[in-house]
Amino acid sequence: IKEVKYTINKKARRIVSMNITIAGVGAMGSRFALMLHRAGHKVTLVDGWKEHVTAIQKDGLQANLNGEEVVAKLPIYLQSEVDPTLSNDLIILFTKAMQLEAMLADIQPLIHDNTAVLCLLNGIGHEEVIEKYVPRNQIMIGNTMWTAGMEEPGRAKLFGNGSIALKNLVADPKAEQAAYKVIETLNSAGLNAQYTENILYAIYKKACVNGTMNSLCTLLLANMADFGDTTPAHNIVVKIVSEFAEVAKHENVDLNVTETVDYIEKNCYNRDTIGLHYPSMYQDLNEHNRLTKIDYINGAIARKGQQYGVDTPYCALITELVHCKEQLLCAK
Ligand code: NAD
Ligand code: AOT
Repeated sequence: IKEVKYTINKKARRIVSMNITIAGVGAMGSRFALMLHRAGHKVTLVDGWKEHVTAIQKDGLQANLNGEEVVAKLPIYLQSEVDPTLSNDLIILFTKAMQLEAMLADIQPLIHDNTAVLCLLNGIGHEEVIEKYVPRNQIMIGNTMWTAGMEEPGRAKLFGNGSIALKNLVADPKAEQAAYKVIETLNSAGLNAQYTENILYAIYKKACVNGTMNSLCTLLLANMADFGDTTPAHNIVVKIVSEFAEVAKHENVDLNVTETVDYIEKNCYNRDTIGLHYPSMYQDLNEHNRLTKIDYINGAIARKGQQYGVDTPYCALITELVHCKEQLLCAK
């Protein structure tokens, strides 16, 4: 196994090395940690899964990265035992939605005046939780089309390409400058990040990807491309995206249904890129017997729909079906 260690590409050499903490080092956190470490940044890991933390302390963070076996010896702390003297230019949050608040509470001592805190979690409205722990002008929100999976504690499986959309939460020149610096850092690692003016639109659009692909693939035991090959796929995706768009209108986001459906069909069903990916919800429930985040995706739309007087029968049914499946499988 090859140790991934400062094999910086030429472009990255011009970038100042950043002190980066990954808060939540599951599948996605592992991807970002390995890629940023490979680009020469000083990466520290924080996680709450004891078995995983112990495995990484013992053997390093391991992954199959596009067919290449890699391992990186990175410092890792249990989130309840973080080192408050760690200096941090950037913290990237990569917990699951339901773990976010506990993680923020635990890493409070790592958030200094100049620490940027980036949230790329799937789902809508995480900033409301983050701003309880982080000054608003230090928060960056966005989403990512990268994918990842966990094979076992200490080991991830990472294939395909992706991109990141992000923006500072507060409209302020200093915050914007900080966001551009974060983008430069992410791009030094080949993470393909872009400053995205209409970030709420991008977040809603990605939520539509998850509100279709994650829940449907979980229920149907399919990867995205196989689901896309079924005859009813198009109609179901249109119906779900339309519900997201109706709710989004009430939050001043004008989501274009045709464009979003097109985006899902072009990206998610492509077998040469990410089509063979089993969404994280599928992995959580069907492979690891874990409870899902359905309440933060289709469930959130069903709840918001009730609040705004918008009918969301597809999202409501899908949420209940996923809960049925969690219960049938005794997921924890
Ligand atoms: P993950 O479940 O792999 O990791 C999240 C956290 O759960 C980590 O702290 C991890 O250590 C812990 N964890 C993982 N398996 C566990 C187990 N068996 N027991 C106890 N704890 C465990 O989640 P992820 O897939 O990395 O997703 C993180 C965020 O990124 C989520 O918001 C997700 O929606 C988003 N996201 C994921 C993908 C993807 O392809 N996986 C793609 C885009 C966005
Ligand atoms: C995904 N998958 O976001 C990523 O698995 O949670 C996930 C996820 C990019 C494009 C399509 C699906």
